[in-house]
Amino acid sequence: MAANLTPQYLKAEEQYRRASDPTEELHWLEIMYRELPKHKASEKMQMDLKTRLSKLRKEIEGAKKAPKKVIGVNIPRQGAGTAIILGGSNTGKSSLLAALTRAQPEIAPYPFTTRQPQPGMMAWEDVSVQLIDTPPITVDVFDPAVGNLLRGADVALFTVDLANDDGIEEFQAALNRFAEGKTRLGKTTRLDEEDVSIAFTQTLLVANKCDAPGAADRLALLHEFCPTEFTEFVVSAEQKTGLDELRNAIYAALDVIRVYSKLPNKKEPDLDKPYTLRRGGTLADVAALVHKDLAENLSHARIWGANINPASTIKADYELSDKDVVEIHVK
Ligand SMILES: Nc1nc2c(ncn2[C@@H]2O[C@H](COP(=O)(O)OP(=O)(O)OP(=O)(O)O)[C@@H](O)[C@H]2O)c(=O)[nH]1
Ligand SMILES: [Mg+2]
Repeated sequence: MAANLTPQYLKAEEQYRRASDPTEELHWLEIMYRELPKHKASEKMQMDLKTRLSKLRKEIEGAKKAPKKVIGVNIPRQGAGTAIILGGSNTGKSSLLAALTRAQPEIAPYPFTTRQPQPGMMAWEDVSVQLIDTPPITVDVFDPAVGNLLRGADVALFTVDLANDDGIEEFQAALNRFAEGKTRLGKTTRLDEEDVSIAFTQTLLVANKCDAPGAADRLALLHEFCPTEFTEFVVSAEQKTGLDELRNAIYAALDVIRVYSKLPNKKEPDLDKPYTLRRGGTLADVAALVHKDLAENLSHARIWGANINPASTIKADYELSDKDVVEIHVK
């Protein structure tokens, strides 16, 4: 992959990864191509993007002739980021949603309880993260809506059932469903180096029901027969054990920072309402989150934060840190 990718490129790549239809994909891919530094080291990448661009254009042309297929549900993004809960049936996905948020999904001791994806908001310090519970994935069943939701998510929580002797096999079967599609599970979020149409979403392994008799033995078998590269969390959604570590890891996986804004005529910042932006985000990014007009008319800001002298003046391209307070001034 080419070095020194610009922030504009990286932003476009993130949107491309999340794109929910080919037209949107094409839009961001064109920006990626435009923003890609054109030098020797990026030649392969340039070629890959070009190939993908022409394929996508053909796909879109073809689709115009065919009737439109609507796939599943659209859950608008909310909060600092989105984590999708995946896994086989009865692994405790809905129980996990219930344990981490205020949502009240149906929970039952038999398979195929959840039929529709359902969101909930998980509190983390002063921000919240969207979690989405999904219908189960098995050898026979895989709702394409789940694949689409994964595409839009920042992180996946892949559940395995430690109370069930078939848990490992079912886990493997569910996992296999993602081995060949365009949206795959990975240790990190990235595009495939060989084929830019394939996107990996960072995945955390959630081994649930650790309270059940025999759970430790099944966990050992899981490690032996079904090792993954994912970071593992051993939890009990029912007994609420191991959930703090998981909560922290979900937030950390979003790789965002919080920034507070202060009005020029006020002494104190609005601490109730942090803006969250991807690590590496700038003053211009925060201004855009506060208001579209503010971004267009941005002059400078004064800043208070751990990494800079209090009340320093910063420009649009200044890279912010977690918990910075900015007082934005317009032209
Ligand atoms: N012992 C134990 N049981 C649990 C735990 N979490 C969930 N369960 C039980 O496992 C069963 C399935 O839980 P659900 O949360 O409905 O599982 P699910 O993955 O959403 O199931 P589907 O929607 O059918 O795919 C229920 O009987 C839960 O009470 C846990 O941590 N420990
Ligand atoms: Mg469920």
